[in-house]
Amino acid sequence: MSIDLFDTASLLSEEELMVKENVSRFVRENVKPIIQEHFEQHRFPSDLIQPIAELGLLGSSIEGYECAGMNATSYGLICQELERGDSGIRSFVSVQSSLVMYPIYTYGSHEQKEKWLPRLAKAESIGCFGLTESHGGSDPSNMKTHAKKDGDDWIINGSKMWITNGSIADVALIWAMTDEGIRGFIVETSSKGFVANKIENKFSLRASITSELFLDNVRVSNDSVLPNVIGLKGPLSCLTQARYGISWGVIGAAEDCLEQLLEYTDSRILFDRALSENQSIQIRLADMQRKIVMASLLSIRLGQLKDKNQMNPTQVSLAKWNNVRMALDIARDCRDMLGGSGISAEYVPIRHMLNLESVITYEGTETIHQLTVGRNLTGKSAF
Ligand code: TGC
Ligand code: FAD
Repeated sequence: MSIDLFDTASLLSEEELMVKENVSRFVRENVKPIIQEHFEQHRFPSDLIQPIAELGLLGSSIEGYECAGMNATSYGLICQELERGDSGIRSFVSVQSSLVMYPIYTYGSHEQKEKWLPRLAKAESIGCFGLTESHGGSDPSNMKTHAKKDGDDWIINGSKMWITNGSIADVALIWAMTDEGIRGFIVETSSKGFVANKIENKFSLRASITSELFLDNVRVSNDSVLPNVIGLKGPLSCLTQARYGISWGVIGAAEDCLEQLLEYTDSRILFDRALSENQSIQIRLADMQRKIVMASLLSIRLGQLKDKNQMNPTQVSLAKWNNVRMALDIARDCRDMLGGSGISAEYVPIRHMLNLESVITYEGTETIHQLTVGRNLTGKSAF
């Protein structure tokens, strides 16, 4: 029985369905068979980077610069299928596309776009996004990393915490305070004074690289600063893109959990009947379908608004909050219904559940999104 009770697939164009099917096949053939081992070994599957680039999944929404120029719904579907495999793979693509290529495309100079976008699309260069600092990621306006003008150059000092792709990045988009306000810098990670240390021993997103960045008198030329944005709006607008993708992505993780649970509860015999014959189990499974259907409809609507240039950040906050909460609750409940097997890496829910503990925290915690929606509703900021 399909989870897609409202036939949301029929709302997609032929091109969107083709994107979904292609990425779904890629995940089935290349991610599913290896991901459990990589998660257990705390290893990012870097062999997947090139095939992901060849499928056109990096900067997929960008027109030109050797990018695929797909619409917003297609980007959402890409995230959904990748996260069905693992949130870490979706994270890799989110960061490269929404947090590195998007700001260069939107705020970069002609030369910056020509230099960086084609190579980022082909994964000849890997990027990371440095906004969060150790003293409080929810409040990036209080950043300590700063850049000072020195002749035609800038000197950057500071540190960034919890940076996805940090230790494999060739280029870091660093947000730093200047005399004019917050500005974005394209920093080559081979620059003198730049150090990235991998964060070990995570219990979540183990198949993704997370790092701490240190910038000690890093000198960059004036060509490295994004010329067309000053202020917090720059990084926050990138987060809007990535949060949009996450709202779609987590539906894939939730569906993956429910699909495995449907098989399990059908074959598990307890008290002389299949587990799925119990009312309380059916109610829990039905509740999962209800939540997934609602999240899917929300994301499809959000995609339509984004494609019409009508999406606003409050809508994205509500969708990220709703859909990540939905996926995390489903993963936790699926883990419970698997009994002891639920703690085994042989089954997907515990891996998705552990990953989703990061997803609910990064790109704005659940509280931050609730307060954003509350602020919009009441007109009063509670931050
Ligand atoms: P405020 O000072 O009011 O606004 C500053 C300016 O920004 C504009 N703006 C936005 N623009 C686009 N998109 C958004 N989401 C925007 N939010 C605000 C705003 O209009 C204003 O523009 P202007 O022209 O008037 O100057 O700032 P605020 O009060 O709205 O922000 C407060 C708060 C708490 C919402 C914000 O600081 C916030 O979102 N904090 C959470 C930080 C966060 O999410 N960090 C994520 C780091 S990156 C990450 O986690 C990557 S994980 C990647 C992965 O592996 O997938
Ligand atoms: P804090 O901001 O210290 O929050 C702690 C708690 O306080 C949270 O529960 C929060 O909801 C709550 N809180 C905060 N403010 C309020 C308030 N006003 N009222 C009530 N409660 C409040 N960042 C990047 O820049 N780039 C990346 O690539 C990146 N990748 C990441 C990858 C992983 C695996 C993780 C875990 C994080 C990543 N982050 C990245 C950082 C992430 O965005 C931050 O962790 C997140 O924004 C929260 O910041 P924090 O961890 O400092 O928590």
